[in-house]
Amino acid sequence: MADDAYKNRNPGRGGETHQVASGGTPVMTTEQGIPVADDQNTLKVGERGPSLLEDFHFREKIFHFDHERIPERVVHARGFGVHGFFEATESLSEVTRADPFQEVGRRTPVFVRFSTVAGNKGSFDLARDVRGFAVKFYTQEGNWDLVGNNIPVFFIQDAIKFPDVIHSVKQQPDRGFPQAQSAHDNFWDFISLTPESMHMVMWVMSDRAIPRSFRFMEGFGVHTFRFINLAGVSTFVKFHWRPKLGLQSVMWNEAVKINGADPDFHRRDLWDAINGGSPPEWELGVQLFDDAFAEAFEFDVLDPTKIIPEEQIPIRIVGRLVLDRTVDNFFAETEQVAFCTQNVVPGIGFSNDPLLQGRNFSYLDTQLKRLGGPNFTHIPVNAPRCPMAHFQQDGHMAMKNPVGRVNYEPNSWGEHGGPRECPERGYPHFPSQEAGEKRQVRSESFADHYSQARQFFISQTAVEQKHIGDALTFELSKCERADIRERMVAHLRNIDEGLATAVAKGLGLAVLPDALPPARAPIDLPPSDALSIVKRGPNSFKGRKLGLLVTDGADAGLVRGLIAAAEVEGAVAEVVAPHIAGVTLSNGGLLPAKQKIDGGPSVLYDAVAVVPSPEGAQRLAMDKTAKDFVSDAYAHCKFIAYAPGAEPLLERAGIAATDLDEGVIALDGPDAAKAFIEACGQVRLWPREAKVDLDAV
Ligand code: HDE
Repeated sequence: MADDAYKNRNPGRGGETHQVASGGTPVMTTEQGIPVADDQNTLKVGERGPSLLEDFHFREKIFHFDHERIPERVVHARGFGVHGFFEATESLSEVTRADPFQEVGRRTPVFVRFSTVAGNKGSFDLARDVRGFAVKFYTQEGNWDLVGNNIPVFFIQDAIKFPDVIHSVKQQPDRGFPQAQSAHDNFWDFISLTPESMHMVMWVMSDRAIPRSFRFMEGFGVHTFRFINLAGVSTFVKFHWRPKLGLQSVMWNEAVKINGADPDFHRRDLWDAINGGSPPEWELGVQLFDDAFAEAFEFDVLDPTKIIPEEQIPIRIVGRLVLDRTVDNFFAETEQVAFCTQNVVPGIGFSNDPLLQGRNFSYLDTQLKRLGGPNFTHIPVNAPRCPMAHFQQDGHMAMKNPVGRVNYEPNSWGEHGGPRECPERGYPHFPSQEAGEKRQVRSESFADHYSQARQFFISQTAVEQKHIGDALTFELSKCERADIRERMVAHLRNIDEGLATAVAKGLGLAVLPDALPPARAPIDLPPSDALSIVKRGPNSFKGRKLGLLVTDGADAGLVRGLIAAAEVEGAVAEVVAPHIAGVTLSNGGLLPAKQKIDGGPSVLYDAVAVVPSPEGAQRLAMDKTAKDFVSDAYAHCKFIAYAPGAEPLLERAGIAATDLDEGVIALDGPDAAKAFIEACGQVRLWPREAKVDLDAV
């Protein structure tokens, strides 16, 4: 086991064939392979004298340490990558020649990196933020990177504004804070001066921006791309990833607490799911459309601030993504993976979306800075898994070097002359007709900034609408400048008067500011249920986590019954106890704990069961963390089961008999545990929110 751990950490560095000491222990060496005699003390003159420059082991060790860091990504710095595969469940060969879609059952290996956008590498997972959802497909004809987000639109329409929107959201340059949050003047100043961001603002202020974990969020390619078939015919396509476990988010108050309790909440969740044998899955859906649809659609399909509602172009499910392997080394893979939107394979093409066109420059450029040279494709996570042959050579850290004298083309070395271009197999750029004056303009067809923002808002349930209003109020209340707050409310009036009024009230504005004149008058669009998380509720507790609060003497039957019922449902039950050593159950059996109670607050769980002994309940009722455990679960609209005798704890946690609702379930019958887990399938009891939040609508 120990040897495996060592090998895993040292692939190709002597882990397999090391120099060995007489007992068989691997001998530590320098990077030059020289055996090391002393790794505790530098070479000195005498016992207390100066250190000597001659100590090459010391110098090499410190030199290497000094250079361990590479620049973090300028955006999406905090991420978590895992391996898996994509499997086609439908052939798309009629519309694309792209290798992963040719036949049912074809599997393409992938590497996926999830991320937040604004925070630095060491920030917390539950920032209110967009999540990156970047997928590298190692196809048989090269790497295809679908570098998407969990929100299908973007803040800006033209790549030239990207540095501005990112500068505005990141830490303010004079003070270096706030970190990983948009709740500050700079961001809202830029946004309120950028009407095209309004649709995205609705998404980012919705619960989509505080996902329960990566496993419960959608992914989107955002831009319109092209599929191109063997005959050279192009079909427009938009890509959608749909989590098989359903969509789920946390509440803001919960997110704030999770960040303190477990800043790695999302990455730990994915790690645990994969290593616990429950690899998450997504479906890949495509929206396919032609020029005629693009012409007739109310908006420009090249405008990345717009979606195409699935009521207009249905989503066709064509494959599944399974993430089933964590990395061996975080730095080597997650940190060094280099996604580039320009990485497309035959059968996939770009559209003229100006954001996509700009990205095609930025990603390659940024990898050079981050990874230090042009040979980042030699790093295993970036290397294609299909054969490669070209005449690019040399550069920093060249690892894969051709042999032989020919390094140019054309050449007259015949069959020894190396690779040749191949019009028949080579990547075909789609020969779209393009003409026009050279101009720096924004197309008139991009001018509607409010209609889809309104459509998104009216598609939400009342609970979700309230959360959007609350989020806007919270964020704007962190802006020091009143004019910025007011300018945002003036935009909101073009989206929804009710929302504008609620936010104005939340901010304490004396008068509702006039609506800002829109560049183009919004049109009324019908609501789309697909845009709501709650309307697409999961109705299953599969993949979720139950927190089980126990004490010594807890009813063994009940505890075991709950754990079994959770497991049958495909959920995980985690034991939380006063001591990490666990508890002795009523039958004398030992139950180990996963968390000591102050390390396992209920915000880490999707539902909780409070199963102390009656005496244990009396003691927990005096304990602040135990009371928080229960009162937070209640305030976060979670399902709560309680054992007979646990009432004193519930009461001290602020849940009086009159507060009991169908989400607070007494474990009093033989099937109670099973019934409770079934009820948990709703995940939240939303009507309760009105009782715990004074502003509730
Ligand atoms: Fe990115 N983006 N981006 N972006 N982006 C980067 O590339 C950029 C945009 C996205 O896990 C950077 O390797 C520009 C939209 C993801 O490694 C950089 C523009 C979408 C990731 C960059 C955009 C994304 C990045 C920084 C406006 C969703 C993380 C480090 C034109 C469709 C990839 C890096 C990973 C990363 C530039 C807009 C998604 C600087 C210029 C829209 C998921 O190249």
